Amino acid sequence: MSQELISAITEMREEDALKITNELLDDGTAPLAILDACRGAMDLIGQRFEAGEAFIPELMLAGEMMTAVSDIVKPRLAEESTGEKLAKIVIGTVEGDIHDIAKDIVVFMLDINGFEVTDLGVDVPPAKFIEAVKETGATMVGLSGFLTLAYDPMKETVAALKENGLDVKIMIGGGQIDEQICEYTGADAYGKDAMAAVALAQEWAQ
Ligand code: B12
Repeated sequence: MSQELISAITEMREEDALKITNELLDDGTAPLAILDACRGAMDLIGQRFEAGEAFIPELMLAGEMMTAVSDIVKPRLAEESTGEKLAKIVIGTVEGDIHDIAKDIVVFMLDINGFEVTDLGVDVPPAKFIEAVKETGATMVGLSGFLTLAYDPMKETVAALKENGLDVKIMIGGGQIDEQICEYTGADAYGKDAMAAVALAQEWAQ
């Protein structure tokens, strides 16, 4: 059934994708497993784009489908939500990058797991992160980025936070990011998905 969802997304059959999502939820499939299937579909579309077999409109439509599926899945995830807030975190997609679907999932998962999240949106310059940390008193920062071009803005944001003497833990994530990029940027940790972001935040909140 998850495979059917992947096929519906990669074949750009939006209505089918939404129908299958609802059926999967009704059959008791874990909401996170559904998001994982979507990620698989996004990877396939990304590979086609790279190979010149898909173009920007396909990327956009895939993005819209992913958003629509996560909108259906989110209320189910929220059922497990906790009330009390554990810590404050500022998060955004770094300067020059406008990918936000994945960041929005991370924001949502942090929120329902008890974190007070300030979401700065996309294409966020370092100065805006600094301003938000000062304003909110957040103790953690999350940087999202999907482009190779996002590595340097991430590094600059980490440096700027440190230069301003802000005592925050910084996590990074996004499609192309890995441990090596984490080391390059000077961030404290890399998280591969939204659950990893929650686990890091929980560890840092202790
Ligand atoms: C959808 C999409 C788009 C959409 C974005 C819509 C949106 N609102 O986000 C649109 C069409 C706008 C787009 C535009 C572009 N895109 Co694009 N896009 C994608 C695609 C297909 C999917 C991305 C996605 O949303 N995946 C779904 C998420 C949910 O999956 P996920 O990564 O598993 O998510 C988890 C982690 O990332 C993690 N995470 C994310 N953020 C954070 C933060 C923290 C702190 C932590 C801990 C974890 C974490 O948690 C998430 C949830 O579990 C990718 C291909 C891919 N496989 O990534 C290309 C891709 C990222 N795009 C690419 C490119 C080139 C572009 C463009 C430059 C194209 C162009 N020529 O204009 C522009 C960039 C514009 C810009 N300045 O940013 C390339 C990047 C290549 C590179 N090496 O730089 C990719 C890899 C495609 C490819 N294979 O070539 N894109």
